Amino acid sequence: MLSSLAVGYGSQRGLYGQETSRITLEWPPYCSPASPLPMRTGGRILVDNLLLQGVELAFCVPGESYLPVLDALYDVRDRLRLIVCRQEGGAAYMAEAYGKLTGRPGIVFVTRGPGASNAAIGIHTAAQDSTPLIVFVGQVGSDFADREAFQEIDYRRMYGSIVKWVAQIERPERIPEYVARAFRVAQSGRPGPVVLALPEDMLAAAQRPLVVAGGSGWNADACVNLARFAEANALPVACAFRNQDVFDNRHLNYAGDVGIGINPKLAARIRDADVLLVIGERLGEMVTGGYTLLAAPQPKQALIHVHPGADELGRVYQPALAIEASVAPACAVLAAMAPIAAPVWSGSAAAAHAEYLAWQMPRPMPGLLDLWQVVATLRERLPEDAILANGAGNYATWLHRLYRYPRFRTQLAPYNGSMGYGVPAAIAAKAAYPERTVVSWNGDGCFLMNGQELATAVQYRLGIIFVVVDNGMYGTIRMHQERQYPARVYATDLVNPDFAALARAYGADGETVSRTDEFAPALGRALAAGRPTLLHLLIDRQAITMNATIDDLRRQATAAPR
Ligand SMILES: Cc1ncc(C[n+]2csc(CCOP(=O)(O)OP(=O)(O)O)c2C)c(N)n1
Ligand SMILES: [Mg+2]
Repeated sequence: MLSSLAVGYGSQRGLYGQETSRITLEWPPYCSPASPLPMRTGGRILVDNLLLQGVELAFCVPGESYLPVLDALYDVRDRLRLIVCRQEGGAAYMAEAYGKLTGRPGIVFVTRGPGASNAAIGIHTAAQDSTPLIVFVGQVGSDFADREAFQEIDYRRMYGSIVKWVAQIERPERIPEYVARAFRVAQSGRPGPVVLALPEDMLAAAQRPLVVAGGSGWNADACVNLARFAEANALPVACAFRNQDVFDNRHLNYAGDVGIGINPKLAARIRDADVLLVIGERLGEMVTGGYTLLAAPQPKQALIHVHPGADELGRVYQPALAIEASVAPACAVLAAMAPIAAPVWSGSAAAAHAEYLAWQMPRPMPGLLDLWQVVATLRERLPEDAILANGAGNYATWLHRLYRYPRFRTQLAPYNGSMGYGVPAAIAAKAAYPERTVVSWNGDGCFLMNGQELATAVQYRLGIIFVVVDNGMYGTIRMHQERQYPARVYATDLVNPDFAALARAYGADGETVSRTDEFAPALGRALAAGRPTLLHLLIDRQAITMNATIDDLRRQATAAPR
């Protein structure tokens, strides 16, 4: 499949009239058993073609969107050297410089979405410098395409003006969905009044309703109004992925967050709900368990979808009731509605909250430093208005699952799963709210994507607490490799600096924390100092996810070969 797309190099003239060779080639990422596409073979064919072209050196930052290619590269590691980099901007620059030096195309592999975005600087450099460069970008599976799935970008449009050619594998198998959407969009394109009165009817007939809140357009009042509405009607409320701060996580109606690593009990509640009131959230891949919690295009649950964008209403899921409205006025109307007297579902909110609390009960973690306890300490010690910023990686799951975001805008986390966000976001937070405590929560991979901005924190005397959870690897990708390509670990190990010493070199304070009991005093010192401080947390490499060790994953993969 892929070989048919590795269609030669562009022969057009470059910006300055020179011959250039630059394409981006994308492929669907997953080898789902249902997929007719032989992905491993695709990866192999691609790598074989690179070898045929004489490629000996390539650069990458790994990503789950192109695991089959990484695995194919593993097999030829003695012939094709792969340099694993710390940020795609650096990787793309390296490939561009290689192209410039040798006159042969530099090769770089980056992941979809955020990886592709980071790489753009190298691609633009190659365009203006007329350097041969081939960028391989992961892409969401074609069965998810055009839903704005997680990390999905239309590369034809994104790179359209700076590359010579962009190609992509297409599978025209979702026509029914497109037709449904076309009808919906055609109808919703015409401006209409906003209707907010009907949910009452829908809720009156419900037995197992659930609210999912998320998206943008929230403010403190909207959050208060949502809480009022939920209390008055005894409704359980879940928050969408990385929008965990729109409903007080300590509230007795809070059911948990709907995202990566969802509480299975909450997932069951969503599946079993008969009415789903979704406020502000667009129902993307991360919030639907990869489009499995709801059926497309017609969900089993009666979907009441409140969203300010007409295009999002019915885009993937046809709602029973589509309400085109901004979040804040919608919540104001919901709060003002007469409550439903003695609803049949009363008790379900408390049950959902109990499941949420049970999901947070500590479990054993290998090694001397226990992140469950670390986040519990943050929960106890941080003031209620503290802001926590993070990027992407398994290290974030401890925070997302265990921290209880108490109020609006205490969470800064990228919905697009972008690495490198935690440091700059924390700097912005502290610059905007100097009086609030700000914690930047990073993995070792994530931190070094934009760790140089520590200098900015020091320059502006921003007393941020930077936490680096160091497992010596791009752990998330390693996890996928262990599951899908056990014992063929590649391009995910990292050799790290002494992060505490690095922080001190920047003029910040730095401490290394290698045991659980060292964390609370170190945090106390950081909170008291009010200076930029980095806490370098050395965790056991085995602790790759909250529920499983590397050995567990390996055992599972060997027991059930794909
Ligand atoms: C800009 C960007 N590049 C690549 C990825 C793919 N990716 C997702 S998580 C991850 C590893 C994160 O490593 P680290 O910060 O050390 O966290 P860990 O998973 O080890 O806890 C990678 C490479 C991404 N999400 N964003
Ligand atoms: Mg890591």
